[in-house]
Order: sequence, then structure tokens, then C-alpha cells
Amino acid sequence: MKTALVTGITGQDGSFLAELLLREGYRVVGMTRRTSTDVHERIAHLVDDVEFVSGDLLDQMSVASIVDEVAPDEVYNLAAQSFVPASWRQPVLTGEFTALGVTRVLEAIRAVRPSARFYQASSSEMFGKVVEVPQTETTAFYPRSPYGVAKVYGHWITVNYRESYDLFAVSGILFNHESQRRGKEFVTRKISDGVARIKHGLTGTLALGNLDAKRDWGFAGDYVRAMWLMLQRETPEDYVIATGRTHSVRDFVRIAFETAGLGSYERYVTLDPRFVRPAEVDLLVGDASKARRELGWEPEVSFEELVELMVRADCDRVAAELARV
Ligand code: NAP
Ligand code: F7E
Repeated sequence: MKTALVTGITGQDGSFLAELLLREGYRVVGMTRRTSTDVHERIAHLVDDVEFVSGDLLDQMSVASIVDEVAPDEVYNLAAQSFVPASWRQPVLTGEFTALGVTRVLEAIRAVRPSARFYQASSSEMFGKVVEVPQTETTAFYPRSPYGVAKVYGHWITVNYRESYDLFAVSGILFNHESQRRGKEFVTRKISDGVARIKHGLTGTLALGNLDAKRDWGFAGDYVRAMWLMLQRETPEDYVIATGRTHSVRDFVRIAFETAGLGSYERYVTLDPRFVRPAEVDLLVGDASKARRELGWEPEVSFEELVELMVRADCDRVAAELARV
């Protein structure tokens, strides 16, 4: 039985990855931060199957002793401060978690478990103000936020440890991926949750920022499969994971309101400058040909199916909550 250590297991991707690894027969160990309240909502259904260890990416010793005790075959580093707007408000902390945190995990592996295979959760935000369309593994980075800058560091330190110490360390450059488990501050979930609340009469408006930004959105369940496939290869290599299709925030909003039977979004959506960013990433669209060719990876959920599944899940959830009260 293989052992996988997952940082960020309480996040959206951590929950889908843990499900996949359990299905594949792994012993799954999740690193969580100590909190005074329970924040394990996304993995509540897995608590009997996953082992938890307490640690923090800010704390080198905790990471090193966890890697030593768990003796993982594979390490998935998903933990990060992942919300882009928060990275302007807390740039130093974002750098500590999202950039230096990667070095702490790599250092731990190098020192006590060099045979472990390492996956780094890199991001399309590294492409930022894109220098070519579509973006591939060789496209130059031009990050537009402290988050994007921190992810560029995480990417290159992963490449550097692979080349310096011969570790099996890979960087998955994943474009936006969403689900019913996405945090409610990210735009897709903010929209699906807002639509559900409007549908059930809890509010009459949804305040958003830039509706013209374009993203290559996929389904998180499809994307964690790519993470796992990257660590099953013979040689460590980096991959772009994307659908190859791009849509505007406006497209997402329009389909979401239509799916809920609310008609035109224009009746409900207001523009609020508080949600506009100091520097925007206007257009992302990835070319995942290498992953298709070498990993046999294909996304299974389309953009339209994704919007629909998120809106339906939030409408059902809000209806169930209202029924309870
Ligand atoms: P998420 O839902 O925000 O989850 C982030 C996870 O990181 C949570 O489990 C969080 O724990 C943990 N964490 C944060 N700071 C930590 C620290 N100092 N020590 C230990 N754990 C810490 O993010 P996600 O959407 O699942 O994304 C997973 C990873 O992929 C992230 O690295 C993200 O930057 C990257 N990524 C995401 C996307 C996307 O579209 N989703 C695309 C490309 C890359 P708590 O529950 O305790 O807060
Ligand atoms: O914004 C626009 C906003 O916050 C998407 C993270 O997982 O994916 C994510 O980063 C777009 C931006 O995601 C609102 O300006 C308009 O252009 O959902 P988001 P993100 O910034 O693309 C990448 C790949 C990651 O790696 C990150 O960790 O939507 N937008 N109005 C809005 N965005 C938000 N959040 N809220 C709004 O009201």
C-alpha cells in the first residue's frame, strides 16, 4: 500500500484528491493546521479513512518531522494562501505560505525522505499579463499579483530541487478549476451561491467586479486526476492542465442566472469597485496538449456542465437550509 501525504487537504482540491487516492488504495495522511473550531467541512465524509497530522507550512520543524514520521511515497503540496485579492492585503504572509512554504516541504523531503515523489500546485496566475495565447509549459511568466509572484517562486524552486538534488519533483500548472466545494469568495462560487440566494428570496442583488476578465475554467475533480497522473510517470516533468476554452465572468453569470430560471442577470448584478483588482489578469487560456499526449489526461466536465452543477448544488443546499429553519 502506497502512502500519500497531502498538505492543504481541507481545501477544495485536497478533498477531491483525498477521494481519488483512497479509491486508488493509498494510505492517505493529511496535514492540517491546528484551529480552535472545526474547519474540516469539505472532508467531513472522509474523517474515518484519512489520517490527520498537525503541522503548518510556516514551521519547518513540523513539516520535517511529519515527512519523517509518515514516510510518504508521494507528497502533494496543495497548501497555500490561494485567494488572489488577499495577497495584496497580506503580501508577506502570502510569500511565507505560498512561496517559502514550498521550500520548507522540499527541504524536508531532501533531508529525510528523498525517495518521495513531490507535486507542487502551481498556477496559471503565473502567466498573468500573458505574453502568448494559448499558454503552454514554455510560455514566459508575467505574474500580476503577490500571489502570482509567490507561485512563480514555488514553481522555480521545485524545478531547482529536481535539477540540484535529483528529486522526483514536478510542478502542475493548473488553470482555474471549480466545483460545489469552491470557497465562496472565488467568483464562480460567489455567483452560484448568489444565484441560489436570489432564487430563494434571501437577497435581490449580487455585487461583482470586472465581468470582462476571461478564464479557462475546468472541474476540480478532473484536475486532481492530472496531479496523480504526473506522479505516476517514469520521469518528473511539468505540465499545463487546462480545458483550452476561455469564457468571461459575464458568460458564467449569464448561464448561472439562466440555469436557475431567473432570466437576465442584468436585473440583479451590480458592479462594485471594491471587487476590482489593482492589477488584473485579463485573459487566460491553456494548451494542455502535453498532458493529453503524455498523461492521457482529458477534462470530462464542460464549462456549461460546470456552471450548471454548481448552481444546482447551491440551489439545493439553500433550499435544504431553509427547510431546516
Ligand atoms: P483552497 O481551497 O484555498 O485550500 C488551501 C488549503 O491550504 C487549505 O487546506 C488551507 O488550510 C491550507 N493552508 C493554507 N495555509 C496553510 C499553512 N500555512 N499551513 C498549512 N496549510 C495551509 O485552495 P484550492 O483551490 O484547493 O487549491 C489548492 C492549491 O492549488 C493551492 O496551492 C492553490 O494556490 C493552487 N491552485 C488552485 C487553483 C484553483 O483554481 N483552485 C489553480 C491553480 C493552483 P485551512 O483549511 O486551514 O485554511
Ligand atoms: O477571480 C474576476 C476577478 O477570484 C476570477 C485561484 O484559485 O485561480 C484562482 O484565482 C476573475 C478575476 O480566481 C469578482 O477580477 C469579478 O479576473 O475566482 P477568482 P482567480 O483570481 O483567477 C487561479 C488559477 C489560482 O491559482 C488562484 O489560487 O473574476 N471577478 N468579480 C471577481 N473575482 C472575485 N473573487 N470576486 C468578484 O466579485
